[in-house]
Amino acid sequence: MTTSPNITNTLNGVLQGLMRRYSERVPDVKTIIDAMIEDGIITLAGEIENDHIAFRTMGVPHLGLASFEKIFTHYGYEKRDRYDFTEKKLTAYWYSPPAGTNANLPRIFVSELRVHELSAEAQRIIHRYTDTVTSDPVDALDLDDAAAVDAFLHRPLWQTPTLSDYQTLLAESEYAAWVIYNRYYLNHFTISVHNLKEGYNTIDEFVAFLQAKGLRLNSAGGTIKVSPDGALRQASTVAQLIDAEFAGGDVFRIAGSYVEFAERRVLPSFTHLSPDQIGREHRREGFEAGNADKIFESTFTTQTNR
Ligand code: OOG
Ligand code: NI
Repeated sequence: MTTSPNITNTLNGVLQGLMRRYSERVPDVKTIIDAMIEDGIITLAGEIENDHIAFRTMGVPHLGLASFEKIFTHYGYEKRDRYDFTEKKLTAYWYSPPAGTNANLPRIFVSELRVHELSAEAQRIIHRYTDTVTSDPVDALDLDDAAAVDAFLHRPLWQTPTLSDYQTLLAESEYAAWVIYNRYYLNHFTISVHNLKEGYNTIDEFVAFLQAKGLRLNSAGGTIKVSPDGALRQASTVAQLIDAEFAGGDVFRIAGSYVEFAERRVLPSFTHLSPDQIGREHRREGFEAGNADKIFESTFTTQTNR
């Protein structure tokens, strides 16, 4: 499918809005960009290739993947592989950017909590908030209006939770607690490292650079997560804490969003190509459940309280 210039403009507007608010909420974004400029890895933030962005959703009627994905499929994104996280009770899909755009758009990773698999109490808490949503809010949205979509992604879908509901959810599902407060805030953006200059274009080198700059990285399953084929290598920061204001005015520090780093190696059938011939299509695509399972924990208290 080819995408009209108008749709591409709208999509770019939505992505810019997401990145702007996300950068404000996650000071590590600026810290990392400034460090990259300082070390001469890039001269401008705009040179960074965004491998993918990620969102989290509640799997309840009118919301979840089925609702959320309509935003990006409208802009020409295509639904790709499914991933299952049994222990965390999550389902995820990734979406590839519209073909025919040369803008180097990010992939999108969207996950959904299988709410019906939680305890009766956790389900009751979640539904206390989400039941106020009685029709799919994306259907009511003008997806060709970037400002409207931007406002939607940053507007509360349900009432601000109480601290006690948040804490009850946290004890059973860290993911549920994250979504009940943070909703559709961008969960992370991802710096592609393989196209950076030599000395920084492998995940091992980039992680060493981040550690030297004092960034705190997610250690779940080891700092660098490697797919079984060895070709998708990922790392992430530990989510930054935000002072969240709960219903009734309680303020409590909770996990916000984080930054991820990805190296996609050239596939074996393309290793004969010279570096200037290598494009996205020659590198490892998609995601890896084993890596993702540990990356989710970037917002978990097992990492943020470490
Ligand atoms: C997503 C975790 C998975 C990846 O690249 O595999 C992930 C999340 O934390 O919501 O980002
Ligand atoms: Ni990711």
